Formats: sequence, C-alpha cells, structure tokens
Amino acid sequence: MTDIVAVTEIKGRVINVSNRLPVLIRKHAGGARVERSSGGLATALDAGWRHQRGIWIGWAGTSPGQHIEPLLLKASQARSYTLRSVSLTEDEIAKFYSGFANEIIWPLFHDMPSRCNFDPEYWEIYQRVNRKFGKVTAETATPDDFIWVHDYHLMLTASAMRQAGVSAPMGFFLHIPFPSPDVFEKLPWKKPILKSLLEFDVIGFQSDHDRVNFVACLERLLPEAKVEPGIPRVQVRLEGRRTVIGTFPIGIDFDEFARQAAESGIEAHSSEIRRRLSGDTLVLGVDRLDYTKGIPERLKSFRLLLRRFPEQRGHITLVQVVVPSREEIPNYKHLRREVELLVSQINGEFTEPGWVPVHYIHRNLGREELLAYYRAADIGLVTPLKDGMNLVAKEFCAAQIDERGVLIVSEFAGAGPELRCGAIVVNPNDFSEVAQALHDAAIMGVEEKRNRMRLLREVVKEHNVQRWIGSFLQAMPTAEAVISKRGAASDLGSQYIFSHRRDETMPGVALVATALSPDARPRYQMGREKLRMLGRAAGED
Ligand code: ADQ
Repeated sequence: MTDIVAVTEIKGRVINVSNRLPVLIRKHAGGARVERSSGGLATALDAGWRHQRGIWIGWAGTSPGQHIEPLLLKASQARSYTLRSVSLTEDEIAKFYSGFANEIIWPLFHDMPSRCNFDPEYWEIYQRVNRKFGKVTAETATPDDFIWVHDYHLMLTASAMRQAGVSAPMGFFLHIPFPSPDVFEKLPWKKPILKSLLEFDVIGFQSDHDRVNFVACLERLLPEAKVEPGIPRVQVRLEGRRTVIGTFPIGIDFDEFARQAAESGIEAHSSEIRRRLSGDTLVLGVDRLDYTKGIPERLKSFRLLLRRFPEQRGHITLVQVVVPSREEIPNYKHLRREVELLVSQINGEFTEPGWVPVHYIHRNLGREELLAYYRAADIGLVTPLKDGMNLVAKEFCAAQIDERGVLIVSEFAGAGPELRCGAIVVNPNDFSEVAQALHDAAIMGVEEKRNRMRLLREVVKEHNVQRWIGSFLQAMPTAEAVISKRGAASDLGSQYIFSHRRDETMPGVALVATALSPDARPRYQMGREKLRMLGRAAGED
C-alpha cells in the first residue's frame, strides 16, 4: 500500500434510496413506535452512514395517510442524516414487495428459478412503485447531490429519475447476487431492467462473479450496449450514456462490533450462555429465516455429524437463531415448518439426560444478545446456498476478540472466497463435507484456531463498511478530479469526504476485491503447516 489517499468529494448531499428505511414504524395498541429494521442492508448502511450528513429515502412500513412525520423527525434527530419516507398501499406491498421483488427477483437472482411466480401484474406494480420512489427522490435531489440507490427492489428508478429531469450523478449497488445469462434470461422483463440499470452512472456488485455475470447478460441480451472491457473497471456505453461497472464487497463496522463485544456485560452474558448450554463445543447459526440461507441443509449436516461421529454426542451443541422474515409469502411459511420439524427430529433422535443437541431460537435478538452468542460460540456455521455477501460471517469474526472461534463458510456466499484465508470453506449441499468440517473445527488445536481467526479479523477490519462506501463514491465519474495527497482533505471544504488508502498499482473500483484475491495476497492462503509456523514465530507453542 502507498501513502496516497483517495478523497471523494461530493459538493451536495448523499441521498441513499432503499426499499426500507433503517427504522420501521409499527402500530400497537397505544399508537405507533419506531423499531430498528432487520436485515443486512439496513445493518450495514446504518452503521456506515451513522456519522455522515445526508438523506435516506425509503419505506418505513406504513401506508398512505398515516401521520408518521413526528416519529420520523425524532428518529432523524438521533442520526446525522434525515429520514424521508415513501408510503406504500396494501396492494403495492403485496405485488411490488412480496410479489415482484421477493417472489420473482429474489429467487431468480439466487439461482432458484423454480421458486419464481412470474405474475404479470407484479411487473405493472413494480414499475409503478419504482416511479413513485423516483418521483420522491427527484423532488429531493439537487444537481450537486449524489443519489445512491440500493438493491433489487429499485432497479427501474434511474429511468424514472432521468425522465423527471434529474441530472445529479446516480449509483446503484446490488446487495444480492446477479445470475448467469442462462438464469437471467428466464425473466420476461429482462431487457427493460438491463436498459434501466444502464441509466445509472455506476453499478456495483458484491463479487467479481456477479459483475462478470452482469456483463455476460448485457453481451447476450442487449447487444446494442457497447462493453469496453477494462481491469478493474468495465465501462458500458448505451444511447450516449456511459456506465462504470465494478466490484465492491460490502463490509461491517468492525471497530464498533469489536468494541461492543469486549464490554464486560457482553462477556458476562456470553459466559452465562456457555455455562447454561451443556457440551464442550458450541456451534452457532444466525440467519433471517430464508430458503437461500441453507438452514434445513445445515441441520441435516449436523445430524450427519452426530450419526457419523458418535463420540461427539453430548459434547457438541448447535444453537440456531432465526429472525422471522417475509412471513406473508407461502415459501417462507413452508420453510419454518420444515426447519422446526427437522429440529424436533434431531432432538428426538439424539437428546440424552443433560444434553439437547439443537437449541432453536425464533426471534430477533438485540445487538447485545447477538454479540454474547457470537462470543460464546466455538464455531460460526454460515452455510447459505447462495448469498450476495453474508454479514453474519464478518460479524462473528469481529466479535471473536479471544480469537477462539472457527468460521465455516459456504463457497456460494460472497464472504466465502473473501474469507478463505482463515475459514473452512464448504459446499453447503455436501452434507458429508460440512459434517467433516464441523468435526475438524471441533478438534482443531488452540494455536491453529487463533492463527486462522487472527487473519480473518485482519481482513474484516481492513475491508470495513466505511471503506466500502469510500470505494463506491470514488468510482463516481466526478471523483477522479479530487484524488489528492494525504492531508488535502481538509482543504476541500466538502460535506462528504471518505478516504482510504489507495494501491497505486491497482487503482479504481475493484480495489477491495483485488486486494483480497488469492494471487494478490498469497500470505492469506496459508496451509495448516504455515499457520502452525506463524504461531511458533509468535511464541505461541
Ligand atoms: P441479508 O440477506 O439480510 O442481507 P446478511 O448479510 O446475513 O443477510 O445480514 C443479516 C443481518 O441480520 C446481520 O446483520 C445479522 O446480524 C442480522 N440478523 C440475522 N438474524 C438475526 C437475529 N435472529 N437477530 C438479530 N439479528 C439478526 C442482504 C444480502 C446479503 C448481504 C447484505 C448486505 O442478502 O448477501 O450481505 O444484504 O449487503
């Protein structure tokens, strides 16, 4: 790394636009109250944006006519940015959110086309709601602002905003995977979606795999778009507009997670969890209850471990925490029943006096409780069938301040390739491989565990959410002009300045991915012998 700092200046404000705001307004008997939204996007963005001024536009879970301004104002006062809500009718929630976004795009983009319900009415309402978000944003933005739209719910907003005359630069980040052309082309509305996406100035993906898939879809389905390959940037020209396409793996607020995990209250809570749960090895799964997260497959792998390694019975315990999600969609109701049946079957087959193999928690945990579980765990088991990134893998590492835990992660999560330096990477469909990985992790020596976790924490700390924001803003067409030497930031007088170290040999948008690629960082690719040697060199024998 060099001593050059990339400074991204935006004269106006950053306007984040996402389907959900980071807060949710829920009705209850005495009125309404503000709650934190769950899910990865809200968690990451809220953490990254906490100390920056700007505006966040999204749905607060309310319908038109609900008088929520005072509550939003109060929630805005607790933050450095202002919240502005877009209200949705019951019909829009059913057909735009549950329908188009979560019964079509979500399963298709996670390579599960057989779960899609291609209802044409969903498409009509998806267009209408995208125009609605575009209109609210157009009313809010000035030409000096930067509009940053998030995720698959809002892929058509750029064209809506351009039609409304918005000239401010616009970026789009896809938090979920992008599928291969063979899968994407099943979508009846593939062309208007690709065309609308190309009205953004920058499009960001979680991994190179997703970015390559997107470009392959353009080449197959939109030949009029001219792709100009480049490393690390790809540029695409269509109808006189130029779009930059890059990879920006999302991170977490590492320092905040690590600091909170070290608090004495969390430590006491985590010791209490370990004391109450019998067994030597605590395995932890934490997920939204979603079929992409591979929860039934994980339970089957755990069952196979207990069948294949009887000596582990009574010694290893799985705590599976799920937060209820999208419960109005039939696929999700079935999933809950499937998971609960499997938990009871495994417990029925193996429970002994003083030991229950699977503890199942079906609720949203507060931050402190979540951190206590992360700290208490010996093994973090993160095995989605497909996932854009998966923040749980990174949160687990950040909270492992004792460097005791082992991370097992799916090769099909963005976090898999990124964390292969110290994690055990598995195919979640291979129950035998996952069972073996659990066994290996359970008997792994203290020294190897520490060396692996140390590397993981180094990567997660370096590639944090602040850096993710900085890299994305830096990819904006206007950003090049303000790359400057360290120290110049204070002269710019800008409201929004993000900075991070810049590698001169690999400038540009794929900086994070490049820095993590196995070729670029061979020291992260350590075999077991190397890990042991590293420990010895550090006097840990
Ligand atoms: P999600 O699919 O929501 O995010 P993920 O990245 O794992 O998935 O984030 C889940 C978040 O919810 C984490 O911050 C976790 O702590 C929290 N959480 C999960 N279960 C919980 C529980 N029971 N109680 C409390 N908190 C819980 C989407 C994409 C991901 C991508 C993120 C961010 O699907 O691939 O990583 O956006 O880009």
